[in-house]
Amino acid sequence: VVDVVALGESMVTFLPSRPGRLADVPSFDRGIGGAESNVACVLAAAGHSARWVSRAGADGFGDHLVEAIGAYGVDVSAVRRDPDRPTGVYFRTAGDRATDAHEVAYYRAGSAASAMSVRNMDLDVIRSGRVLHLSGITPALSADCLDLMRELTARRPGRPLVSFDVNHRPGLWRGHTDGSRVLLELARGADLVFVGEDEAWGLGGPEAVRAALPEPELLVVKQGATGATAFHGTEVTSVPALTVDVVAAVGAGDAFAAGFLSATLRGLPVRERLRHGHLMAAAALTVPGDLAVPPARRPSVAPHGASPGAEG
Ligand code: KDG
Repeated sequence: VVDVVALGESMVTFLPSRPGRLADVPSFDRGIGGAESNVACVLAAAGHSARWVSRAGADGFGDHLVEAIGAYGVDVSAVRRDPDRPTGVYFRTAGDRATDAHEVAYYRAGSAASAMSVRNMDLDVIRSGRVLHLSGITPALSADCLDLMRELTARRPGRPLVSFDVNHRPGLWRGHTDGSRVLLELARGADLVFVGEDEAWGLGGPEAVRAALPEPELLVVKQGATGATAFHGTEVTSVPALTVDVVAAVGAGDAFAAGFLSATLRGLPVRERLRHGHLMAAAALTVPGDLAVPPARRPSVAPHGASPGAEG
């Protein structure tokens, strides 16, 4: 049994070559993004078995996603390629250092992943891990994606531990249903819920979110540079974040979830899970893209000046 299955849309990401308004940035560097595959990549880099399940276009950007995510050690064999729909892409500007205010331009409407549904996805494969990691991005992609999320968060015997990162992306909900209501509904079906403090305020505040979610065993509120707090039954555990020189906050929440899940899979206590979340987040905070370069699994400098062996 694989440790973690992560389901969600991934996109080729274009990171700005310099700060400034989207209108002024002259060129972009290609990276990869996708909250759920980020979690899978960080977990795989930390030595866990992780599978990413999704749909991508049968195009060059889809090839790049599958190859780049696979290079992190993630099993990509269950990713289906769609000849009729493109791979989603998005462009972002550099965040303001103090506020992290940035612009995001998504080109993902009608993407291959937005067509994920209970009919074209293998539910047994999606449920084949010890943990199933989902996020609140998927239900915003289409009505079919929302149905799929409802199916995957339905409580049924023998299902994996369901982890849900609220990931409220207001830009994706614009113009259709009330995202908050749907996100709370799906979170109720999870066992472990991650929510950013700012997102929690959008849903009525951390205490209101806890009150609205009696079912999940654990609710983790991420408080950015301050720390994170886990609500576990009647217990409340807070652990401060590490102090790092932040380059870009993007991907830090995903890395935090991966660190928390890694420690959960190893049966560590809640305090340790939070600490592992912060350690992984710190690595993601210090790079411009979503994912830090994975640490080499073998020493890169071999003894006696021999050439370095294969790293992975
Ligand atoms: O968590 C980082 C993600 O926001 C980014 O990779 C893009 O998945 C993404 C999204 O839909 O916003």
